[in-house]
Parts: sequence; structure tokens; C-alpha cells
Amino acid sequence: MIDFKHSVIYQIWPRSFKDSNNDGIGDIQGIISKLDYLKELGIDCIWLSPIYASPNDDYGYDISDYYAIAPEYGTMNDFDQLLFELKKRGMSILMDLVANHTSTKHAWFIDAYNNPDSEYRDFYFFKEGKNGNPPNNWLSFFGGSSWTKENEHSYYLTSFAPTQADLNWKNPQVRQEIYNVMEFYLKKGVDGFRMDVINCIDKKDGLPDKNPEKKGYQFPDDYLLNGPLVHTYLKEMNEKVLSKYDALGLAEGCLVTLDDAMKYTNPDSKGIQMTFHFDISMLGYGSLGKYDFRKFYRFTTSEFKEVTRKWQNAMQEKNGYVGNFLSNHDNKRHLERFGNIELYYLESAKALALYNFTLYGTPFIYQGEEIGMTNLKLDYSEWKDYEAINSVQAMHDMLHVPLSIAKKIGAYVTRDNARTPVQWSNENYAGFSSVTPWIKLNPNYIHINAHDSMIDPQSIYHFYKKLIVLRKSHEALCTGKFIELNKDHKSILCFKRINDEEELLILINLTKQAADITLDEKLDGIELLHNGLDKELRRVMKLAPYEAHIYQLTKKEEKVKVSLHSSKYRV
Ligand code: TEU
Ligand code: CA
Repeated sequence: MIDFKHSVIYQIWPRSFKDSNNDGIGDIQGIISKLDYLKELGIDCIWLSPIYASPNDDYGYDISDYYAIAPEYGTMNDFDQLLFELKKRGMSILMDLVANHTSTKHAWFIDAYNNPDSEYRDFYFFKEGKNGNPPNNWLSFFGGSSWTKENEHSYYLTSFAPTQADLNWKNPQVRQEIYNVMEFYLKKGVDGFRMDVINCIDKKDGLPDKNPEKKGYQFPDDYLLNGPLVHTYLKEMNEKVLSKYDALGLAEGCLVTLDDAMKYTNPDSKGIQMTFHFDISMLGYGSLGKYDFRKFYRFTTSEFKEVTRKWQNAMQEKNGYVGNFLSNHDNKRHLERFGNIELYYLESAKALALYNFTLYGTPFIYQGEEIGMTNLKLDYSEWKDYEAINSVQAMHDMLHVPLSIAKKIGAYVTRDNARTPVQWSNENYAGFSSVTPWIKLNPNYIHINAHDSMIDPQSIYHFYKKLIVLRKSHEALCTGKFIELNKDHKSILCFKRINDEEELLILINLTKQAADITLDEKLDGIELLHNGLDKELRRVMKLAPYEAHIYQLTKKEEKVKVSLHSSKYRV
């Protein structure tokens, strides 16, 4: 199994990574051409978002053939070559496993749809409607009903887009088919899977209405998410597939609860090794996600600290494990959300990177994050993201939000923000392609691009590189215990990472205001990395906006021995 606790994983969203044949769409050969760049950055492992055959209603998360590579990305030979080139560089790869649903263009669904006696009927959830309405009141993640009409009376369950039909995991044949897909790629030499919305695979028996006393569509919550059988299935998947290949299982769970995430990943559960959680990316969103604007996208630094604390402590107390990320292909880029692009672009980008690389848990980088790429507001006519388009309509239809306002919200949160082409250079089309890319390019590529970042020693890119080196040379950053100091400080996050050999102290001002701090403990140490000026560690410190430091503490032998032996949790 890959050494995931010591790895840095880089997410590639292939359509926008690098175009090699100049059709304006990123592809596998494009990825191969950038492996040296990733290696140089310090990446051990890539997570590749879906490259399988797909009608692209949800850009690859709607798979029509698990065994074929989408022609716009290349061929199976290209994929084999990618594996070869990765291994040659000592790098590994996690594939995206989209197994909660298939595209309605998948052969199983087509057969089920066309043939009432098809054995594939039971691969999906086909159900009679109720009095001219869908079979239940579940709200889809992308807005509107979770059901799509098959004919006048009958529907099928589509928890995301209407062309993503949910698979029925209670059918053992479905599970076997998915395990076969996994084996196919594991035999080729992939190292594991990032499992898309895997906590949705156990739907409540009978698919009953959620909160039937309420009007309108209801978010199905525990009727769809984190059902008890998810654990059973993950264990079975481990027994039948993952363990045989010593492969890594990484769950992506919509709104995964802390308890479930810890159970999924606790080694005793014999399921998977790592999960993502959504709590940092959900900050400022209402409980239903990014189109739930009840919080107006505002959150406090205390909330940010609270979420951090909750997950960090849980991992130690419950022996679970998460991957930490700030950006991905499902959320707008994080600098605008958690940092400050206008006034403290470099400082906040570096402070947030420092945060992500000093926590317990494997750090993930989303393509372009390492060069400080930013969001781009697209005109409505340029939107590509189905979630955005449908959610705007749903806000209008269901909540009576005027379309003009709904579109503003959509432009603000759409996933397109994070899906613009990676900016490689200041040449034509940012060196991504030599023709107009499939989605609008951010014009700021003239000054934000990988080529220039690699030349400038003060760049965000070089800071990421330093963080990766630092993480690899300090075991405490990978596996040390997390102990927070100054919990109630309103702007500064302060914590130690400790193991038997060393103690590190991390200080990050998460705000755009300068802040003073009097440390809970008197500590001595030397600076390992900072994002501004070198500063001596003192009990009372003043940090500039987004100022961040990592210190190596001078150990007080006696004190350390006592605290380690009395420690309840050993990570
Ligand atoms: O996303 C899971 C998920 O929870 C989505 O609801 C996502 O957060 C969305 O943008 C909600 O606001 C995964 C994939 O990462 C995403 O790209 C897919 O669209 C989705 O599953 C369906 O496969
Ligand atoms: Ca291409």
C-alpha cells in the first residue's frame, strides 16, 4: 500500500489540466507531459478525476463505460503509458471510482430502461410514482426532485443529475460488477481509489418520504447518507478487492459525519484508510451545500478553528484518518473563500498552504492551487456546470428567488470557478492549448502562471515546494499528535505537532487584521518556515495579517516524557 501518511497527493481534473493535441481539452498525454513538473514539486501520488467514457453531463462523474477511456482524453494505451511513466518516477495513482451511479447511457441502464424483463432493472431504483408525483419527496443534490421520469407512471432514482442513475448496492451483482471494475484497474497497477459519494450507497429500505409532514422536496439526509450498510459494503470491498492488491481506499463522502468518517477509516473496521470531510469546504454554506445561501457565505475564524479542532482531535481519539484539502473541482478556489486576494494574495495563499501541510492527515493539492490560481466569474451563457445551471433554476422555481439574483449566487459559487484551464505560462492560451479551450481561460494567466512561479523564489509555488520538503523531513508533521494552544484566540490558530523526537509549533493568523497573542505556554524554538519575515518565538507576539510560522521547539526533556506517557492517544 502506498505510504499515505507520508504522501502529498495532487488532484488532476483532466479536462483542464493540459491539452496535448490542441483540441482545447486536457488529455492523458497532457498529463504525461507534466509529470516531471509534479515530481519536481514533490508530489508522490496523483488522484485522477474520471477519465472513463462519459457523455460528460457531469464531466466524467457520469460514466457510460468503466472499461473505456473517454476518446477526448486518449486511449487505453495512453492510460497504460501514464501508469508506466508514473511508476518510472516512483509516483502512484488513485483512480476515481464513481460507483454510486452510472450514466443513463451505460449499457446496464439502457438495457434496464428498454427491457422490462432485463436483469439490470434491479441494478437501479425504478419505482412507480404516487398520484402523479415522484415516488418520494427526496431533494436531489443538484436541485429539484431526486427522481427522473421513465414513463407516465414510473421513475428512477437520480440523486445528482437526471442522467446519473443511482445503483442499487443491495443487489450483490451490482457490487460484484463494481469490484470487477476495480480489479481491472488494480491489475494494471493503479494504487487505489478515491470513491465518489461512497457514503450514499445504502439507501433507506423502501425509500420512504423524508419528513412527510413538510411540504416540498426534502433533503433525504440519513435516508441517503451514511446508512449502516455502507460499513458492511466497504468491509466486503476490502475483503474481496482492496486487501488482495494492498490498495488504498479513500472515501469521498457528501456531508459525512465525524463518527462515520472515523468508523470508515479506523483500521479495526477493515474497510478503507482515509476519507475527505466537507466541513471546511462547507463553511459559509447552509446545511444543504453551496446553493443554500442562508448564511450568505459568511463564517467566522472561530468556526474555521472549531472545524479544524474537531476533526484533528477526532482522528486521535477515534483512530480514524482524513485527507485535508482546501480546494477541489467541486468548490470555487479557496483563496477567495479563506484568504484575501485583493490585499494579501501571497500572504494568505502561503498561510493557508501552511495550514494544510501542518495538520494531521494527508495534504491534497488541487491543480493550479500551487501557483495561486484564482476564480473567474463567467457570464451565464458561458457556464458549463450542470449543478450551477440546475440549482439556479431550482432556486427560482422552489424558493422564488428572482432569476437575476439566483444567477449572481450561481456565478459566485459555481464549480466552473475552479475548472478553468491550468495556467502554465504567459504564452497564448496560457500554454494549456494552442486553440480556444473548452472553458474560458482566466485572463490573469499573464501574471499568474507556472512558468513565472518557478522562476520567482518568493512565489506561492516555491512555498508549496518548501512545505512539502519540510513535511517529508519532519515525521512529527506527518504522524505527530495535534495539540492546540490558545483555543479561544479570535484570529490566530496555534497548535503543536508532537512525537517522541520533536515538538513543532505552528502559528497562523487567519485574518486580514494584525493580531497579538500571548501564548498559553512559554516556549523556546527556532524558526523552520514562515511566509513573511523571520521572527523570534516569544511568549507575546504580534502577527501581521495572514502571517504564519513553523517553529521547532526546544525540548524540555522531563516535561515531554511525562506528557507522552500520560498521553491517552498515540497517533
Ligand atoms: O461530489 C459529491 C458531492 O457531495 C457533490 O454534492 C458536490 O459537493 C456538489 O458540488 C454539491 O454541492 C462528487 C463529485 O466530486 C462531483 O464532481 C460529482 O458531481 C458528484 O459527486 C456526483 O458524482
Ligand atoms: Ca486534447
